[in-house]
This record gives sequence, C-alpha cells and structure tokens, in this order.
Amino acid sequence: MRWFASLPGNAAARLGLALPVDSRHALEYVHGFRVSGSTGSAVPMAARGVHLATIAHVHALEVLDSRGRPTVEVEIVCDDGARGRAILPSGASTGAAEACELRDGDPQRYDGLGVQRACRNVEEKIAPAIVGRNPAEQFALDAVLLELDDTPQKTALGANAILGVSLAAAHAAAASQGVPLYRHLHRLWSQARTRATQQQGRPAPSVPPPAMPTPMTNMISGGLHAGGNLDFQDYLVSPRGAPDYATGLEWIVRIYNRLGRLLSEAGYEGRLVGDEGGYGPRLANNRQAVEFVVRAIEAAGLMPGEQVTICLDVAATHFFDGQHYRLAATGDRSLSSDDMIDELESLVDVFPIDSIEDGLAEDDWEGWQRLTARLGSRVRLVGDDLFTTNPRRIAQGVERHAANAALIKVNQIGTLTETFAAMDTALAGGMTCVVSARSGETEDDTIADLAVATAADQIKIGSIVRSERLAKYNRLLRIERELRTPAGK
Ligand code: 2PG
Ligand code: MG
Repeated sequence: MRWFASLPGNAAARLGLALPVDSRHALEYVHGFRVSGSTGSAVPMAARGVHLATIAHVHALEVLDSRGRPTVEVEIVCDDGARGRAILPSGASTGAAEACELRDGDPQRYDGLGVQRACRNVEEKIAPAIVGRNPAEQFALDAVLLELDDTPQKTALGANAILGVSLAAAHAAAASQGVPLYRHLHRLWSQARTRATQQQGRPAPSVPPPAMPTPMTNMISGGLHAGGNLDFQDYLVSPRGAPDYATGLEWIVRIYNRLGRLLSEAGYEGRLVGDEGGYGPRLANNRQAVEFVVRAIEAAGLMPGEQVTICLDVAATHFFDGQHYRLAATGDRSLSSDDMIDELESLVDVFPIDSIEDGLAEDDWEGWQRLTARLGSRVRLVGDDLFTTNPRRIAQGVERHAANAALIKVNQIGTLTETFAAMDTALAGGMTCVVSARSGETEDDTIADLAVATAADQIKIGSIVRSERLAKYNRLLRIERELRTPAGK
C-alpha cells in the first residue's frame, strides 16, 4: 500500500513523497492506519471500529496581533467535536524570500493591513478541499494546500491563510486524539525525518524524545523593533548553564529587572519597551548595549559566559544598502562585508557572545561564507533572513558552509510539513535549530510545542514581559512539568 496514493501528484513531489514509506514507524498514524503485528501489516483503524475524526468546519476570523495589526485566526472543528485554533504571527524585519502575508491593501480599513481576503481564501477556497479529511494526516493535508497554491511564495492564497489551516489542523488532531500538541507534533516530526532520510538514502536519524529548549531572550531592542538608535535589532541572553527551563526563566527575569534598574540609574530609558518587550534605550553604540547586558548578568549574581551567554540578532539586512553596511549608531560608519566581520569578531573577542543571528545581509552569501570560516568554530551563526525557513536556502547554506544554525519561523515558509523539511535539512547538514517567534505575536503558543517536539536547541520568543510572549514562556513551564510528571498524575 502506498500511503501517499491519495495525494495530488505535484504536491506529493514537492513534499518529497515520491517513495513508499514502509517502515513500521512511518506507517503508524498515517492515513488512519496503524501497523499491527510483527510483520508490520497495516490494519485500517476504521475497520477495527476506531473512529477517525474528520474535518467538519473551517472558520477564519480577522483578529489583532500585539502591534494592533490584523492577522488571521483559523479554527477547525472536527466531526467528533474536537477543535483546533491557530493565530498567525507577523514580522517587521522580514526576509525577501519569505512566504507572502496576504493583506487587503484597502486604505479605508486598518491602513491597508486588513486580512479579510486571506480569511475568505480559508473559508471559500481551502475549506471545500479539506472538509472530510482526517486532520491527523498532516502531510496529505499540507499537500492539498500546496496544490491549491503552487506559487513559490504562496502569493495566490496567502501564507497567512495556508499556515493558519496547517497549524489549526495539528491542534485539532491533537485534541481529537486526546494528546498534548507536542506529542502529536513529535510523532509527525519523527515521520517527517524518517521519510526524508529514506528519500535521500541517508542513514536513519535517531529522533530524540520531546525535550525542553533553552530560551534566548531579548533584553535590549534596537533596529526596526524599537524607537531608539541602535543598529542591531536584539541583544539577548541565554541561560545555557541553568539546570532546567524553570530555573533558566527565573534567571532571565532577574537579569531583565537588574538591567532596567542599571539603565535607569545611568539616565537611560529603563522602563519603556520595544515590540518584543526588550528595553529601547538611546545608547551611544552597540557595544554599550552589550556592556549593559553583561553588567546586568553580573548584577543578577550570575556568571556571564558560564551560566548565561549573550546572543545578538544583528538583522543586518535592514541596514545593508546593497554595497555597504551603514551603522548609524556609531557615527554613520559605512562598512564592507569584511569590515562588518571584523566588527563582529571584535565583539566576540571581548564579550561572552555565543550566537550571532543575521550578522550579514540576506543575499551576501560570499560574506556569510567568510564569516562562517572566521567565526563558525567560536559562535553559532544563525541564518534568519538568510534562510527564511526555506529548505532550499538552508540546503544552499549547508553546501556553501554559510551559517551553522537556522532560525525556524513557521510563517516564513507557510506549512508545518515544510517547516519540518527545513529543520530536517538543517539538522542533516550539521546545523542546529532555533525556533523563533515574530515581532508581531498573539496569544497563540504553538511554537512552544513545536520547539519541544523537535527537541530544538533554543527558542527565541522575545522578552519576558507582554502576554503574547508569556503565553509561550508559560506554555513551556507547563510542558516541562508534564514531561517530569509520571503519566496520569
Ligand atoms: C527576527 C524576528 C524576531 P521579525 O528578526 O528574528 O525577533 O523579528 O519578526 O520582525 O522578523
Ligand atoms: Mg532575526
């Protein structure tokens, strides 16, 4: 039996489903079949009297995100009463290769940012194609979505419409099976990795069980996320030495509070915050921002570098003019790629920095190669705009030795299946993964479960204030308790 037989041809090929999946593991829960017996023969669950939920209704609603901008919410209701809901995030410093966020462009409503067209696409174009399907068949469902919109950046229906359905289906499937979302996603992730390795003839990966990621948390915001003057977008901390997630979170909050006090005492803004909850002071330069964060770690009674490391999201694309990197905070300096690499190296030499995201612009591939050759053995070089969670761009990075880690943002690519493909490509190429929120967020906490399910190295949610961020941090606290608690307690 070819489990992908019911997929539309093109979509199956795009998702890399050209091979029959015959392993016991991969057949489990696929298309309503469970493997039974040592021979691995598939027995339809329906034939054994197990009811398979099907999608009965798909609703879309225009709601608001943390910046007060419209975004898409999708709710899927199954015939067994199970429901799943997802609300889409939105970026400010976006990469050019990101999937399309479809906006209405009607200046009379929300300054053109309305998403009513995307909502209509969900209810009028996508819903008829997926009603009656089992939401647990994520790969088949995503293949249908990709068949409906086969444009490279999902410009026909909008990635906000497509991803809303893809994620809401996962929530509905988890609810229908009575399992936490991270368990359901872990099962899908295992299947995705098995399938990819079979297709590419790689040795089967060992897929670790669900595990807590280390947070990477915004302390000071600059760039496009805050009104200050700093060129770099995020100055973050990561509690690498914390014994567990809950302890790490307490450290982060302590550092954040100490930092606010230090900034205020020095006469800088230490209360008002940027889009992601980081402080937005007008400091003299990028270096001073890092110095403040180091002092805050020390003021919290923690050891910089040992217990807590510093991470940067330079977001260099937004100050690259095609030729030069224009650093305004430090006297309007105009730097070449090599100057920029020198600048980053000089920071790594002095401060306990172990991760730099988007240190160079999204299409400066040669620069990225030199940056990776120079600093790749000392720090994690994370591609965000560079990769846009796109498996093809990540594969290019692996091939060219550009970056050694991938930022994973579900709305940059637009389906769960493609997100898994991006993560698989990164891991198979020796990169680590950082699951990330966007600067525009909501109460949706899906990425917490995604990071746990895939045992991602780190998660980047923004700061530890504002409830759209805390929804994820708090979800992680609950998951950590669940993972520690024996079943049924
Ligand atoms: C980033 C993200 C989150 P945005 O650059 O990593 O910090 O920002 O969502 O604006 O792209
Ligand atoms: Mg970034």
